[in-house]
Formats: sequence, C-alpha cells, structure tokens
Amino acid sequence: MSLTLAIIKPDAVEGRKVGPILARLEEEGFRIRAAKFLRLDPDQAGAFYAIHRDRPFYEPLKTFMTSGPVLALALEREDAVPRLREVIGATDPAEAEAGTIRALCAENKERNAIHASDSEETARWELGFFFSTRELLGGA
Ligand code: 3AN
Repeated sequence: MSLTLAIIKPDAVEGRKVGPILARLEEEGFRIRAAKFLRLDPDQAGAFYAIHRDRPFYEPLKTFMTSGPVLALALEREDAVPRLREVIGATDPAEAEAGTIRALCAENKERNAIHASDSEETARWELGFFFSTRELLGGA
C-alpha cells in the first residue's frame, strides 16, 4: 500500500463537488488516511507550487488556490500515485479522458477541481507539506 496527496481545489469546494469527488475516490479503492479542510495563505500556496514559480500562470494559480478553502487528503491504495493520476485525468479538462474527475468537474486548466502528486518523491514532499507523520499514521 502507498500514499499520495490530493487537494480538492477551491472551485470544486465552491461548486459543491466535494461529496461526489470523495465518493469517486472511495469507489476507485482509495482509503482516506488523513484530511484537512483549510484555506491556504499566499505564502503557503506559493511554497506548494514553488516548482512553477517561473511559469506565467504562477501568480494567477496562487490567487486561485487562496480564493477559498481546499480539502487536502492523504489517500492510500496500491500504486496510489499513478492510479490517482489516472482517475483525475489530464490537467486540461478538454483533454481529460471521459469519466475522469477533471472531465466531470473541472472548468479549465487552472480551475481544474483537484490536484494529485505526480511522482512518489513529490508525494512524500506534498504529504509532509500538509500532514505530520503522526497524522499520516492514523493518529489524531
Ligand atoms: P497537474 O495538476 O495536472 O499536475 P501541473 O502540476 O502542471 O498540472 O500544474 C499545476 C497546476 O497549475 C494545475 N493543476 C493548474 O491548476 C495550474 N496550471 C497548469 N498549467 C496551467 C496553464 N497553462 N494555465 C493555467 N493554469 C495552469
């Protein structure tokens, strides 16, 4: 079993898609190991997306990710990282395969409903960004 990090983004929270997205994740075999509903501040959003700091969409992405609360999730499943990437679909919902979460819930490539770690290494870093070791082990 392995863990990955998902974030249900402000557009999906605002659009009341949290329930359907969680239901879909559970149907796909993911178990919620930890969850936090929070509003990121600009420094936190900037740090989380630091890898994109030279991209033209960095500032708008920070504005979007701080525009409302998000739900951060530690999700457990066999092959969690690649399986979650499959279930969420491509960054741009216009290119996302039919039936994926982004094909169903995303508006465009910025307001795209959900984030998922893109590698095992990124997943370890992103899980640590939101959760303590104790929280990931199922403690309080
Ligand atoms: P993914 O979320 O599919 O891993 P990344 O890591 O390339 O995609 O991008 C991180 C986030 O940055 C995306 N989820 C999206 O919100 C935003 N983003 C990526 N590319 C663009 C773009 N061309 N225009 C606007 N926002 C973008």
